[in-house]
Amino acid sequence: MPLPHPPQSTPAPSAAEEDMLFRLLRQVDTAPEATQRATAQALGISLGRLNTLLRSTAEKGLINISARDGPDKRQRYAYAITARGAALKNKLIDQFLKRKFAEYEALHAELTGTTSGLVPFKSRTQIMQNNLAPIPELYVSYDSAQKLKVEAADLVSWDLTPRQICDLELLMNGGFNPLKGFLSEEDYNGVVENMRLADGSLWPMPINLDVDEEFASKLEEGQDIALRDQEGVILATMTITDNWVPNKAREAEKVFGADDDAHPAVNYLHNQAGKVYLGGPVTGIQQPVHYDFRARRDTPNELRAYFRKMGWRKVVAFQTRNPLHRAHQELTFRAAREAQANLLIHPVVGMTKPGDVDHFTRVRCYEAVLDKYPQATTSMSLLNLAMRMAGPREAVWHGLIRANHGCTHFIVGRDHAGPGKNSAGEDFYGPYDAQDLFREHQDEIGIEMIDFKHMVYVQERAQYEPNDEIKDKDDVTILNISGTELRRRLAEGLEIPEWFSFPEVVRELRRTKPPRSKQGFTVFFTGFSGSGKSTIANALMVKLMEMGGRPVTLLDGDIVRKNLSSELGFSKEHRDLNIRRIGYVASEITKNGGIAICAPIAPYATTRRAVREDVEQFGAFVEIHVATSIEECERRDRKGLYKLAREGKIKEFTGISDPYDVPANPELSVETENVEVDNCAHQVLLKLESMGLISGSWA
Ligand code: PPS
Repeated sequence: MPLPHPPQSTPAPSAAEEDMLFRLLRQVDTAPEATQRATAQALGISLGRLNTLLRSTAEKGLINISARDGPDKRQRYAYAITARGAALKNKLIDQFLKRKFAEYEALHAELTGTTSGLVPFKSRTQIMQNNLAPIPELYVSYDSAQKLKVEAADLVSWDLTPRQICDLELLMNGGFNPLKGFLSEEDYNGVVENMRLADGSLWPMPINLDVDEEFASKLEEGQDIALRDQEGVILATMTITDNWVPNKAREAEKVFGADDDAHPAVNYLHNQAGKVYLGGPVTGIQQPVHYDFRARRDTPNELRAYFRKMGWRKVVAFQTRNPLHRAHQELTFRAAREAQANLLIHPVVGMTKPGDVDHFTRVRCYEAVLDKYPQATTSMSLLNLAMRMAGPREAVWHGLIRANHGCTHFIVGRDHAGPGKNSAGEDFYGPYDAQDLFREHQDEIGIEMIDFKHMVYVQERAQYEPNDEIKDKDDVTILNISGTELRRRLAEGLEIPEWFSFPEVVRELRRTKPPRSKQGFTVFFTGFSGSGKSTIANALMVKLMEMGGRPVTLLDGDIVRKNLSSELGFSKEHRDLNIRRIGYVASEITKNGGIAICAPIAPYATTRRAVREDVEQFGAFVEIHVATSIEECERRDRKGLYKLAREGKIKEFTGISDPYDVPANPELSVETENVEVDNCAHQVLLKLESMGLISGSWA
């Protein structure tokens, strides 16, 4: 529910009053050190009028006035814009521009009898020059930022998640223009239902500050909060206007096409995002800090300035979350040539699909490919976007973001930003749904789509050609390597031909992803207490140590509870925490090339999935269900715990008085009844071998 708005005690300000307020806020923001006389002069008003205006503006909480000691009598007071003042200033910019534009149009008509032919910025149609003009940001001036930062230190603060940091960066730097902050409930509903903000502007993606219920319950309407990065640095303030519990199932259906956890963004929505959404305008204090590839990161205005400087009037943007190979190079080059434009490789380095090649490796690959384009035609800039993999809606969103970055054309491929298969094994979206939705909204997005041609290699002519333009298909040999096939070849250390990729790119990929038999991995046993997890895990550990080559670590349930999680009990919350800790350690071991063997009960499927995602960033995750029935475990009762659980002396006992989600798709399920431990461990080794994780010489 939106928070009620305060009663309106004063009449709405006139246009002239609003203009003056906007000018004053801008002046205080950009020149807080100016004397009163200079400020009055800049605004074209008398000192008396300025004083009245300053007082009323301070009373509204839009600026702060404080006494200042010093010899200069002309500067007895210091002025500073407040977070609220800065947010209002950002809002007034649009109104101010609209009014000035109307005035200009009227004057033009009076003088010439015709309209000017210009179109106001917000609708952003056709006029190419618009892509070069600066766009509004949400940052206050440097001086104001220093002051706001000090004030913000006293505010209630929210520590942003990695995804929220990405969203905030693009909100503040204008990448998400026209958004002025995190969506209000009204805007959110419009976006979810029909891709539109409350004022009718096209916007396909909910951008909300999701928080937990406890934090949300402490907030009041109109309260300012500080937004901090993970080190505690204050990046922005936000004025809370809305605070509500969203219907996440509805959001999943409408925005992502299905309420299915197999979709990474739906999984995030249900299992990671907070239960409550906060909305309200944001005032930018500073950009999130990036230590990597600084020279390659540009705000929308920096890119626009670069295009102006280089005289690039038309720019084709290429969005990617994958390394570039020859087909991409060919296709992007052709797209730029067709549009007679320059090319911007604009890869996402914020958050992409779990399991993607990490951005450090990708950027090194992109840099190698940049040399393959004709000199000075192509540039590369990194975009700190958190992708949602929302296919058609995502394509429209990407288009708006690229238009904000000053690009005039945008390449949309087959299955753009596709999330993979749903839980029934089918694609979430049709392969050309993204292109269709984009085409429908192209004018409003303000960027022209170049639809991706599927490029294939024609061996006889030794060149790439668009598949649909090859007339002599029956007489030539067409070669293609799919993404899955490439991953297989990399994983198994097999040859990757030169016609497919550039040697520099392959070298980089091999450097980060050695063949699977040399990578780290995690074996994750799950099953009831007493099912035999620890026994099989121990046998497996010894066999792997005997083989040598990689360090092996056993994270057994009991060992972990003694060393890592000694303060935890068996509530859902504590079990989840325990498993996430195990997942964290396993992912670090995997990242560093070791083998982690985990053997907790891990009763919850969502938590196991979260651990899988943590580990799969670095190596394979092999889930093994030790499928001993609860009856058999109880019959064995090796620790005597089942008896105590039956007597009610141990509460929340898995399988007796607490749930266990049977794994739906484990890599392997082992039966232990009437089977030797040695045989069970052997089954696991066979599985590891079939996955290429160990070589075949052990048997
Ligand atoms: S969990 O759910 O994954 O966090 O549990 P885990 O850390 O693997 O549990 C380790 C051992 O704790 C003993 N134990 C219990 N198990 C389940 N439920 C309750 N309430 C409980 N209380 C104690 C049990 O012996 C587990 O041992 P294993 O190694 O699985 O036999």
